[in-house]
Amino acid sequence: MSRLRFPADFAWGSATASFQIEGGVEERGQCIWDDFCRWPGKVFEGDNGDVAVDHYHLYRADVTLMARLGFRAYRFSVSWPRILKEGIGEVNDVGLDYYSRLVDELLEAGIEPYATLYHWDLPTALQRVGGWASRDTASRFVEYARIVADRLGDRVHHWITHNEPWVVAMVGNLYGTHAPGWEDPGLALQVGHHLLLSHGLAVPVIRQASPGSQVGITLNLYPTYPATTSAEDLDAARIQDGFSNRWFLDPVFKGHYPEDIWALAGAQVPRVEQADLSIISRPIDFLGINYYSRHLVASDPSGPMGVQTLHPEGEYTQMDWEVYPQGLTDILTRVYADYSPRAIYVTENGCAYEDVLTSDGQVHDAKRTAYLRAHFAAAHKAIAQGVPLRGYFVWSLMDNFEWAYGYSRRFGIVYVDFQSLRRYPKDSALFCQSVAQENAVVLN
Ligand code: GCO
Repeated sequence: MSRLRFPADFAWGSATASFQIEGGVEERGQCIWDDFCRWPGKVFEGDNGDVAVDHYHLYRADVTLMARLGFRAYRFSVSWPRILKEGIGEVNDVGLDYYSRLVDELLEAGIEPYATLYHWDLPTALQRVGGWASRDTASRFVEYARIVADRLGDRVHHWITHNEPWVVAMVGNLYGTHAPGWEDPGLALQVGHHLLLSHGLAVPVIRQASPGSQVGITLNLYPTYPATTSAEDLDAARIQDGFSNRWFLDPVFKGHYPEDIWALAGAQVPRVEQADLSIISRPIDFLGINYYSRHLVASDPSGPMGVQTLHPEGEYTQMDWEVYPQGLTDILTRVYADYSPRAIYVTENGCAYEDVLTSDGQVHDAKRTAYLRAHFAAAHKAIAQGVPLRGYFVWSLMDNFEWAYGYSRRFGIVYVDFQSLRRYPKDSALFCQSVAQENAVVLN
């Protein structure tokens, strides 16, 4: 048995997102995910976020539960349409008050709040005038960020501008399986650029409204491996890595788009104004990395960009994502070596499995516990190699709305009965409790 100790003051936490947990639809404006849920066939069984798991009304009990589980940090997202129902104009004080109360509740429970400003719920009113395809939305985002940071900035000291701009841009505008549901590569790259621009524009505004705070961005990153060492497969891995990772990492940390992928994009490249990349690459205090799995790729002329993503033998979660803990070590060490972020947080890592609630209210989710134990150990390996990893947020605190999968995928360490809304800590929550309390992971 070995005990892997984490650095002192390592931030163990859980993560959620507004649309996925809050509900309270009657007290906010409409967003693009409300619209997407009503688009027949787009979301599993037409599920929606009207109630979700009603965190909007149950947040006090949820904070108590977090504290009981020994978490000392909580990553949540602010709903733009709950602050500005139409995305601009009159502030919805009820919404701003809700987040202020949530932050106070967290602080009173000894839990550090980490606030994400955008986790995909763009106000419908802004989508109607172009959404992220419009450069104006970057400015609207800054105005929204200012309002939130002005109100919460005295108590929130860790800010994440965006969650996974790659998913927002590509899944929402190239693949069409997320809101707003377009399938246009040029549009996707332009959306990605405006997301990055809004990030860079917001950084100084947040710093000014929340002095002494740490500001960062969260990217979903995939370590990419060639199936063989052939020149063709190595090139396929370079292309996949460029499209999945470097397209966002390079602008934020190096102030330019990756030349190889820019060339590949051809006429689809985004319209970029002269100062944009210097704005986007303004220094930040940390990078959030969401890690779920790896990409194993081979050269295949019939595949997108000549790349085929493989599905190797191995263990998979209910999302059909390969369980590959070594990939977390590899992406952490690679990002630190190539981009030198001042600090890194794992802002999401977790898994969906088919959970069963027993008659006595327990969930024996051994697979999830094993997954988390292995990934915590992988993170520890990166720290041992000098990576400035400062915290780890398990996705997710509780079962919630899993986007196009609706409520059919459970990622929580706390089980939620979606009818009664009762919460039941799973065995994995008790495992996380022991890790957080001991600040160590025990490997059998
Ligand atoms: C993401 C989002 C989360 C998801 C989670 C599981 O990374 O896709 O940040 O909202 O629910 O990752 O897919």
